[in-house]
Amino acid sequence: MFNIILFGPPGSGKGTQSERLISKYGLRHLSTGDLLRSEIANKTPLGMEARNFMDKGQLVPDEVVIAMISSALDLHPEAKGFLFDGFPRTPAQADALDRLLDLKRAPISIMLALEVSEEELIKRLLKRGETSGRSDDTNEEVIRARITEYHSKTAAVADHYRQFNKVALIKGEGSIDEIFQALCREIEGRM
Ligand code: B4P
Repeated sequence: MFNIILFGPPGSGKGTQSERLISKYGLRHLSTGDLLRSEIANKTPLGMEARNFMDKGQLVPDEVVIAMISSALDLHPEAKGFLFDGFPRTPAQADALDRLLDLKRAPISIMLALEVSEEELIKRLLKRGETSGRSDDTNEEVIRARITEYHSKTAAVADHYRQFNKVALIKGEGSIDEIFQALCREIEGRM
């Protein structure tokens, strides 16, 4: 199994690049943002709880997201690898993911960390908000809150994987194609 974490602040291109990577390498895409938005669209109790946090730009509680990923992993025993997009976002989520993957004897192969300046992140997310209908993309204060959550709770997740020499930093500014090529080079160097 080849398991990838695509990491970076909100708006860094995780969702955008995930689409291309899963199709090139035949991986199963697990995006906690997409899973949560689907719970919201289906008006499930989990979705209603998550919405309160997402609308304020806050992270959804760890236990909710970990349970969601655990069931998603069980749904795809045939997968030749997973691409984790937007997960793990806290050290507790990273510990839980390592334990879940230990059971499958299929650890994380690489963490690809996209680096993008704060101004560019805000510009991209406000632009997406014009068309996406995502309530967390239309208000600059909420976008800034998401970036603050990233610095205070998520950035430390990279340290966790750095101790195992699994982190590759990728410049996340430039054309989508150039960034995709840089990601592929790192993946192929570790395959
Ligand atoms: P996510 O759905 O994960 O969304 P995101 O981080 O905001 O965006 P992403 O990084 O995928 O977007 P992309 O850059 O591709 O999270 C939403 C919320 O869900 C979180 O705030 C949180 O509340 C909750 N949540 C999710 N996972 C969680 C977890 N594990 N724990 C707790 N809570 C969780 O795209 C941004 C825009 O940039 C797009 O419009 C794209 O077209 C554009 N773009 C991409 N690449 C570009 C480039 N190279 N140049 C110019 N524009 C580009």
